[in-house]
Amino acid sequence: MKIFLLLPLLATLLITFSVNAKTIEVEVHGMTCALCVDTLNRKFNKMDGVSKVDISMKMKKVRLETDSTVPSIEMIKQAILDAGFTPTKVTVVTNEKDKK
Ligand SMILES: [Cu+2]
Repeated sequence: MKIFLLLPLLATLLITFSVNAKTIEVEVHGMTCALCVDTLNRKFNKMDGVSKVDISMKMKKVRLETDSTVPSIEMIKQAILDAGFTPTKVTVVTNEKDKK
């Protein structure tokens, strides 16, 4: 019986989550070794609203999954600058769940 009450609630939560979820890709200049990747990884893992951090040294790209409108593109750029790197191009990838 309880499961019938929980399902609509879960569905509502999922919809809310997917509407706000965003994937942001940033091309970063200056990443040359595993330590650079580690520095950025730690920085973004600490950031509010970031649910997943994926950094490719080979592609020179930082891929972030965010739960909400926070952090803003400006905040992400600033964090990269603070870590000593240069953000070159920011792409907001629309979440797959939004395309319906
Ligand atoms: Cu390095």
